[in-house]
Amino acid sequence: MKDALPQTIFLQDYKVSAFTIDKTDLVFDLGVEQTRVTATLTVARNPLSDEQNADLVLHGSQGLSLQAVSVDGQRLQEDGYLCDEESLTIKGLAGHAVITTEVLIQPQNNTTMMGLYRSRTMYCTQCEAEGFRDITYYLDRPDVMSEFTTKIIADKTHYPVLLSNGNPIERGDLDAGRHFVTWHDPFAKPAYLFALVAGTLSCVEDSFTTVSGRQVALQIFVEEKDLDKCDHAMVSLKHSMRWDEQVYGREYDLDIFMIVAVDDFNMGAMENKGLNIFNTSAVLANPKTTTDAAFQRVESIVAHEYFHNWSGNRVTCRDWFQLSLKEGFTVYRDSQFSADMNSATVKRIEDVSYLRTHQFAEDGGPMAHPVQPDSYMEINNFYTVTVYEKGSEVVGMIRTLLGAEAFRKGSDIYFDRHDGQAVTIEEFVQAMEDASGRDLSQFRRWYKQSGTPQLTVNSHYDAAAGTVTLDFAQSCPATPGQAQKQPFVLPVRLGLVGEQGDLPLNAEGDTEIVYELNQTNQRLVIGGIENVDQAPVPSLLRGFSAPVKLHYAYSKDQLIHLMANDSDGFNRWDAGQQLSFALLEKLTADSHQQRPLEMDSQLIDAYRSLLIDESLDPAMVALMLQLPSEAQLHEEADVIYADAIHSARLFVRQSLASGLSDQFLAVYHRHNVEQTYAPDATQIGRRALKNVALSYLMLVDDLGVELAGAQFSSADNMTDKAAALSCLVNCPAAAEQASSALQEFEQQYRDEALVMNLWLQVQAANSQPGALQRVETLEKHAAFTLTNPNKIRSLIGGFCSANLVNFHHPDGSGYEFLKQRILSLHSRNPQVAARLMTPLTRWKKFPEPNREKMRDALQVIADEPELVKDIYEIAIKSLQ
Ligand code: B3K
Ligand code: ZN
Repeated sequence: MKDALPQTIFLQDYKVSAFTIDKTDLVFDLGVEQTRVTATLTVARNPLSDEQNADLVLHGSQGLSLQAVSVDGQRLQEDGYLCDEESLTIKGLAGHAVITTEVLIQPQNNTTMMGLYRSRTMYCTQCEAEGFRDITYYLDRPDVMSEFTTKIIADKTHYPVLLSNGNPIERGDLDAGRHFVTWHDPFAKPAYLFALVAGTLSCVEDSFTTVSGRQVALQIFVEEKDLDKCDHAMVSLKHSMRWDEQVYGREYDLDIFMIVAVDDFNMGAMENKGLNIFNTSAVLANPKTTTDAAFQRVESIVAHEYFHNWSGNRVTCRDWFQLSLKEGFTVYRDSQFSADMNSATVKRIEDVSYLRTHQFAEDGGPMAHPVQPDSYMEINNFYTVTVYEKGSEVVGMIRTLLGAEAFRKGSDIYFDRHDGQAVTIEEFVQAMEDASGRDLSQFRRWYKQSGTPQLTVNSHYDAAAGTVTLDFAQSCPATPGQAQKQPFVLPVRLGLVGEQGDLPLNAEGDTEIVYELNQTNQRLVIGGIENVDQAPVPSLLRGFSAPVKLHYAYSKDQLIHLMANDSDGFNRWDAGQQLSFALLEKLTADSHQQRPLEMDSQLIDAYRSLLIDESLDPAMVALMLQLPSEAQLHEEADVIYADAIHSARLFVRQSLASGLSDQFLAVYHRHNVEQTYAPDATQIGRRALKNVALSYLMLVDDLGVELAGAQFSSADNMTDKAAALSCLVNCPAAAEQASSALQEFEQQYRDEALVMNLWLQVQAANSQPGALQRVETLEKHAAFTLTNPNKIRSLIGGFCSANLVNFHHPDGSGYEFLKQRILSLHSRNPQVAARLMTPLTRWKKFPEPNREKMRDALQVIADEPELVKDIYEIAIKSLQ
């Protein structure tokens, strides 16, 4: 560890800033060796602070080389201020002062991708959460909001495009081939929303007329070679702008909205005011190079960042413990948007699968934390599935409890009341209470208690009385720092499915109700269930109305009945998942005990019905045909036998494939889309189904290999091409075809970085033996570099999270590999290295020898001298 142990920051220690910064004037002089940043801050004592004599302590960091400080134009001597690695302290200020600092920084040597850095030939920034302090000394906290003016000076030939937040107000040429542009952002904002870009960029332009008739210029800046990949993002942006007006009544506020695509970026994108910076993977899309999944990802990330303009920028967070205020709400908003643009049920299934796989695993592990954490060492470690996705579920539950109308009223109150402010989650909940008149006191536990609640339900049908009694019991396992939990408010959307479908549940004839649980044990009696021969099947938690683990002892027949008859699409899918999950659990145990594996013919029959029913939505069938992933089976298992899980799942896939090969083939041909490619829900659904069928056909005989080979050669879009490639690569009988397909693919796309990432990813996920060696060979390939986060995620991340059977090889080679990569990366790029830690943190769920080897790897990492705090925090907490 570095000199001192990292400090833990506590929510309860929050204090308002002793100073405000009303205006921030920045001058960036971008140079080859040095960049000079001059910051002029108009500061004042904060009347809300109870420390009216406090020193001004500006945040800074090691990379700042301070050249000069002045107060009200008077240069300070060195004894007039105190400067260390983390701060600049100025004593004895009056009520108001103008502070000017001048620092030199070296963005060209900045590998962390925080603050100002270079990506390929351009300069760009990433300031959230605390990157602004790597640029200049500042009050780098979200509750200090300031009006920014930014002048950028750079060489005109290499950096013709100079961008920052807001509107350009002045530009001109300077001597020595240099030029400048000055930007002014009229909206006060925290420093984390600051952005600067300089480079040779081409631009795709469009415009949008807002609901009140204002014209907004829309610009997407990319490298010239990528100009043909911007249309989808532009269309998505315009859809998002309209949608936010219509659904949330939120209008865009500046005259320009810019997106810039950069290759080297730690995450998907960043919502800087008026100047969103995007990872190329989250903005570029073209049918020839981009899969359907990536098209949809672009749409949802463009929307997410755009929606932040209100939920995050206009109303921002008081401190980083409130992160879910903007992230949970914005994820909720972008998922509603995607549901409206595509298929709502498909979107819900995808979101819930993701939540169950990743968030439930986080909740069950050493890094479990509430949606509103109460402490952290490194805030970047808290951009988590809990804060984002569980946070979104919590917002969704509020909407379910309040109803759509009161929820919208609540969001209007929230935005209007807090426009221009930095607020807390409490203010959001309060606005929802004010709009609805509901008391959400108990509901607030969702923000404070970590862990995934368990909900057990028993039912009893009394034919004579015509009643169905549902007994609910909720509990929540202990999580780090939280041994005991109080009962949650759980909105349970439910119905009863009779032989012909949904039954009326009340005198009004409703076939679905939201039943609210708020006690540990609660009973619901539904009457009037008459003239029903068989006990109706409860359809519980429709649409996954609360993020819990549901336990109900369904029989196989009941699940099959729900699969075919439940009016709720999500629960039809979920019934199928439960059916296959039960079988997989049993077969995993059999495989682990080396007992013979036996297929369940009822599952084959259920799948057959799906395959032959042409009236079903192909997208839904595609989802229903997919077994729970290995990652999800890992999450659900008490003890993870990775090999047995892999074998059991493969066995079921093989049995389904051989039992239903004719049906898979028919489906494959039926859904071979011939129209011109469009990334719309209908076509995406058909391609998904066709490619799922192909993946099963690969397990039957040579037919699959032939089909995949032909599809690979003739595909006119990347979805089909990549699916065929992945099928070939994973097929033991297609080694030759796979190797020539990989070569051909490489030849064709060697200049397309994003496509080559897919090429790396497909190979990283190849579950056949020898995976680690293949990955290590690929690390030497020109398409890979340890300096680009997308490549690390594709190859190293792909291997460790999408190739579980090989990563968890009992010889520990996967852990050794990951440990070394984390250690090579940690000081270069702490955030990317920290993300790679996740698989190791789950060590307690593995049997020996894996368990000890994972723990040892963590220990070696924890013992590393000079460890960055991002990694230290995860290693230490995981070892506890
Ligand atoms: N707000 C950014 C995430 C920043 C992550 C900093 N470690 C992107 C987003 O959620 O929209
Ligand atoms: Zn976000």
